[in-house]
Amino acid sequence: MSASDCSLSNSTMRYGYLTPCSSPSEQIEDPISSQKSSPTIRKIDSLQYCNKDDLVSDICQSLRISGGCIIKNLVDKGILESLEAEIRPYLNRVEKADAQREEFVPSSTRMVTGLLSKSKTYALNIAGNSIWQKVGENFLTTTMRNYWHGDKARTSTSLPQLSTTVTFSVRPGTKAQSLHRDDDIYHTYHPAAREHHNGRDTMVCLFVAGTKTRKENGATRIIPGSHLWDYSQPPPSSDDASIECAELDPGDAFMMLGGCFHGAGANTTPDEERLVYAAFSTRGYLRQEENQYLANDVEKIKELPISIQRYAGYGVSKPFMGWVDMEDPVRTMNPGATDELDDDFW
Ligand SMILES: O=C(O)CCC(=O)C(=O)O
Ligand SMILES: [Fe+2]
Repeated sequence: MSASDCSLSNSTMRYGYLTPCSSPSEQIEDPISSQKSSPTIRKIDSLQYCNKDDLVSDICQSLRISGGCIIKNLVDKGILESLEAEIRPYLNRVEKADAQREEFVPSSTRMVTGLLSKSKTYALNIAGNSIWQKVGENFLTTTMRNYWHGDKARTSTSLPQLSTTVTFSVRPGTKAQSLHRDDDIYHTYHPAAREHHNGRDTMVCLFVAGTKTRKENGATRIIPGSHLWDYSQPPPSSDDASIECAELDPGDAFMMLGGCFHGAGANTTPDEERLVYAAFSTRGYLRQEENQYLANDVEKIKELPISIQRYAGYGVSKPFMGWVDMEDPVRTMNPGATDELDDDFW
């Protein structure tokens, strides 16, 4: 899917464009109708769509308008059970975090990272989730047209790559995280914009609920529309009426552009853990926040589909980024494979 696929005309974005499997539930809302008032975080039920491209288009449109979108029923319960079985042992071994990261993620939140090689279920169904992949391609694909090498005008497309993998276990008593933008790690800084345009994003974020997520146990707080604010403007105070909470049932997802102000809420419950499986993507030619080459066991990466190996940063971003001995690393990592290998670096 190309970066322009999200630039749909108003008529194709209308409700009539959707092909619901059954009659639309109240949870599906038309993002366009929100344009007149302040944007809000929409809920889109993936079970209402027969056609994945329609679902992706609606998620993208919602993200462009408000910066965030809740997707009901993205991940099956069986997958959640496998994630729990594979990741819980690592969570149980996490010590209290050091004070260094206290200011960003409170130390009562346990984190497990390096998930591509720790949990195959995470790699295939969270990072590799096909809807998430397509949403990422819409916002983070870069095509450079007509750049010159001698007398040849070339065109190259760089696909998105994984930036970070993390499971958060936000435990009772955890204080709220400060409101922040995730894309500041990429020095992204924009003036105020009336509307979103493709090309401005450097990060897209995915949070999948492993447990019921509600305001009381620390659901992500988000300020709809703040991806279009002047980046020099600070976030409002934490009791501001514009702040919304991404409340999710297990298997629901929250997707967000990295330019939206957000932060984990406080877990004020006596006994509820908020468990979140998160993945973050960036452009293929930028640096990965989590160093995937050192964070993972490369032998485990080789067991994944080649498309996920590439997405994890083990492939080449065109033109010419990331080769080893002038070869695409994915070729040397998969000596027997013939499919999906492409020796062209342009
Ligand atoms: O846990 C959450 O809801 C958000 C976490 C977050 O924003 C972050 O770590 O950057
Ligand atoms: Fe964040």
